[in-house]
Amino acid sequence: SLKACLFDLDGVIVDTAQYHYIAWRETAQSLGFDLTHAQNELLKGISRMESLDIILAIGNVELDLETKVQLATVKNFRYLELCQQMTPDDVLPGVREFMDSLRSAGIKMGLGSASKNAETILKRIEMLDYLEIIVDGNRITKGKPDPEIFLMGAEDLDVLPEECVVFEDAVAGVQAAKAGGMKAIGVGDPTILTEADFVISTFKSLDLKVIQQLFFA
Ligand code: B16
Ligand code: MG
Repeated sequence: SLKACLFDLDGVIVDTAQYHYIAWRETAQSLGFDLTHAQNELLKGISRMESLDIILAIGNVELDLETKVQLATVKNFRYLELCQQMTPDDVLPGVREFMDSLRSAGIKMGLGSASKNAETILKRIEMLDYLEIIVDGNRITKGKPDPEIFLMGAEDLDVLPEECVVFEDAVAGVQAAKAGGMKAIGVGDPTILTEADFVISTFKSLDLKVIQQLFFA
């Protein structure tokens, strides 16, 4: 039976992808090239340093580690500065209501985010209280699509992978959930999230009963 739901942060609970994009685009521009919206899609769910490597490959730029760490640090400062404009109103439609329904049903909730800023952001949007456990970029050694992040979450919540449903907006995140033996619900475009067991465009009309019927009947 369904015992727990694990949520990705960026793109599932709140749309921070727009701020990551602005900050990374400035990094690219400082190096003399542009970063398109489509290229930014490749960075979803991917760690900060891996994202930088992808961006440098796009611009055909090679840098030493020290410079890369410096660029990633500047990007993160800018990202956090942009995040300061977020308020609890920025929680994506239907997320709170859905989490309330899980809470009433006694289903556990945890976070599985590649971000090292996950707690800061959850505090800003006042969503920290919903999540019993947090697995973030500070805890994991292998990023999505490796299942480590979600397996750690299941272990923290003391549930089995097959008792978990993961909500993810990134292809790499859906792959991580599936590799961990969990059900994956994609949040976004079904033509992109083809490996998900089910795809929703928003939490607005998602009923817990639908999940129970789909996967645990
Ligand atoms: P940070 P998620 C991911 O979060 C983002 O999707 C990805 O774009 C970002 O590079 C990564 O976090 C690392 O974030 O620089 O804040 O540590 O989608 O896994 O919640
Ligand atoms: Mg995400």
